[in-house]
Amino acid sequence: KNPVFDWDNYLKETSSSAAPTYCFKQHEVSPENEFKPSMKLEAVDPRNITSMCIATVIGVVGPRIRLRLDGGDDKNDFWRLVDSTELKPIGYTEKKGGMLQPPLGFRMNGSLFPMFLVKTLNGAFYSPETAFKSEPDTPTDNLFKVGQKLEAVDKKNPHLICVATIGDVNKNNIFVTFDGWRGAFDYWCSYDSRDIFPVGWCIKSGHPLQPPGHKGSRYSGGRPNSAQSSANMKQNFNDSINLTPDSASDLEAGIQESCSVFINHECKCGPFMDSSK
Ligand code: MLY
Repeated sequence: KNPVFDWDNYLKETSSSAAPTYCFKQHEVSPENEFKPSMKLEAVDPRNITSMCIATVIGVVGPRIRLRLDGGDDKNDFWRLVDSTELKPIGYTEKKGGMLQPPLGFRMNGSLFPMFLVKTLNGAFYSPETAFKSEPDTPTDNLFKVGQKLEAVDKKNPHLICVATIGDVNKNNIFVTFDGWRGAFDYWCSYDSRDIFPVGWCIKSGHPLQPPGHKGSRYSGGRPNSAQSSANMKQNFNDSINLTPDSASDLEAGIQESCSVFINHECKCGPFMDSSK
């Protein structure tokens, strides 16, 4: 039912090579995951990265944990590696003389936060210090090459790690493209991102790997050239909101029908819009 993805065969079939492990900011051997669901810890709020918040472990998959911020909602869960610097044991912020913050979208009045903190931590299951693993070294340079294969987090579905290709390289950044998904999920990130892994990482770490999609890749790796890009942008948009070509053109017609531009003739609008200029 869940066959192991055959990278060797895929690399042959696509006559491509894997990005070497030294390109990645990842440990050679993934650290052990000692977190358990319901454990609490301190975590950087992903939507407000200057805030340290209390988080609860909601799930554990390979060396990653799914987290939910205490006092927030259940629609903004996020995933972190156990060796992420964004995770700290309970007590860390206070020891450093800092203050824990309510998460963005705290569901109570802000004035109730101190009391909320006491309550949420009272009798809670604290993550042990040993569960927090040291961060891997950062490679000194961006050594990725266009066309190399890797495994990468799908940022729109961050529980998934998928078969991917380096589509472009620019200074310290790389363009991650997802094989068989026509570009809708592709993104730029820094070469030292924690969301990218060498070929074989998932199987070694006990994490599932999503095989390539089936959407005949219009451009498998690489950026679309300018002639292709408008068609691709439309396709990507359709993919990202799950539209078929038919429903897409219905939607487009609907949008055009319901779009009007209102001009307020009393306004000063500048020389480009002003018909008297
Ligand atoms: N429900 C989504 C999942 C897409 C995942 C794409 N990743 C693997 C690049 C869909 O089927 O559109």
